Amino acid sequence: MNARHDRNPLLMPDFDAPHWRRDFPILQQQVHGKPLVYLDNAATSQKPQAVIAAVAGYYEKLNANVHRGVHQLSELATAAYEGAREKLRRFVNAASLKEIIFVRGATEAINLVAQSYGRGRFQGGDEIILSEMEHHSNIVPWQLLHEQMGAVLKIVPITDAGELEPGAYEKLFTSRTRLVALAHVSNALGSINPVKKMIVHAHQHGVPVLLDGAQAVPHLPVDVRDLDCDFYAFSGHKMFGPTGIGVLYAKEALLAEMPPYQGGGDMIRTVRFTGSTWNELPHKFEAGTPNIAGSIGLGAAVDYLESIGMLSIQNYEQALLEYGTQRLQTVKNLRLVGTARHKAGVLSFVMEGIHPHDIGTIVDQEGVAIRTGHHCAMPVMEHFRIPATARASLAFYNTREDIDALVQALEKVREVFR
Ligand code: 7TS
Repeated sequence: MNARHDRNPLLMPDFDAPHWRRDFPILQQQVHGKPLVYLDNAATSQKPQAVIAAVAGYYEKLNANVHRGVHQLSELATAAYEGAREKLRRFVNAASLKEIIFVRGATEAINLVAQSYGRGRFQGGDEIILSEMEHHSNIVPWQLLHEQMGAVLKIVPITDAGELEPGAYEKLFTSRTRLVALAHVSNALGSINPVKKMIVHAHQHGVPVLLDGAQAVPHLPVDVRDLDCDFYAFSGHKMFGPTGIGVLYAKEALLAEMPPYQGGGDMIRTVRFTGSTWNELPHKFEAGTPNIAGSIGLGAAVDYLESIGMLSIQNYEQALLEYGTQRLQTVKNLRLVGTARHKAGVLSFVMEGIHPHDIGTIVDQEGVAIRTGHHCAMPVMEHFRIPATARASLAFYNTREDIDALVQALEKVREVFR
């Protein structure tokens, strides 16, 4: 984290957000007759022209099924699909292409690990450590496992600042602990968890760690080898790529031992009615025709992000978050929910006496798009004893003017409810 920009929001890093914003056609439009201020990036991010062109270009010039044909289009489509895998490998610094599994998104990645890694290997009473700040997609797959084979969920509580309770994680380890599954960055609070340290601790107990990186990969440099995580799940649509595509990174040694998650074409080597054998990694985990266009689009998103630089993005968003935090604190009767020391660009808040849905509806009339609700993190809401929050979530194309527009719209909210 850049300490200088961390503390003084007036010192914005040298980053030309308006320049990058021009690459996003959707951000050029108006809603309700006002310029669109898009602050719902944690739900999904917008797509640059380069990604849109890559997807369209695939359908215009390359469309064919992959790993099947000897004809030219099929060979070109396969090369583009596998080329995208290499881009993703490089982006998160995985050791091998075998470790990059294309999936539908973070949700499918986590379900894959629960069913393929957990279901056959865990026994009744085996324990999985999660935290109170998980997205439902890193809770419910483990609850399904609880129902299927009696796995027990152990939960690291959070503080009122939205940090993991100090010391609580370490105390949860027992001889039955089999897996840690943890958000790298919380979508509801923005907290960045000290995952590297936590991974070291888990490994000392011989326990593998899955990180839910859905909110980390679009906002900070992620190096899976430096983290030494065992599984890392993320979604393309939150990192300026298409919907319906994401990645499960997993260490090759683990994937080699795991049974297939789904059966079908492409994941097999031989099929006989007496039994089948599996294709090599990563194809063993990619049954059926994959999301070819999505993968190619995601590869283009990676190229685009690399052309900006993840470190620059992180520094800029950090400064913007600091600015947003200070500006929101000037709004009367507004309380931020999630004030961890290490945060990514998420500003969750409540306003006294006003339901978050009313906040969302009124600011929308001003052209400002935010999300309201429980953000698929109901246990977080329960912790703070609130039904919902309003949430502004940042991307590198947002500016201080966007934050100012939000603050101005919130003053409208206050006027309506005066
Ligand atoms: N994990 C985290 C931390 C998330 O924020 C989300 C989606 C997911 C997993 C699931 O990702 P998916 O792409 O598979 O759906 N989070 C949000 C959100 O904050 N608002 O809408 C979706």
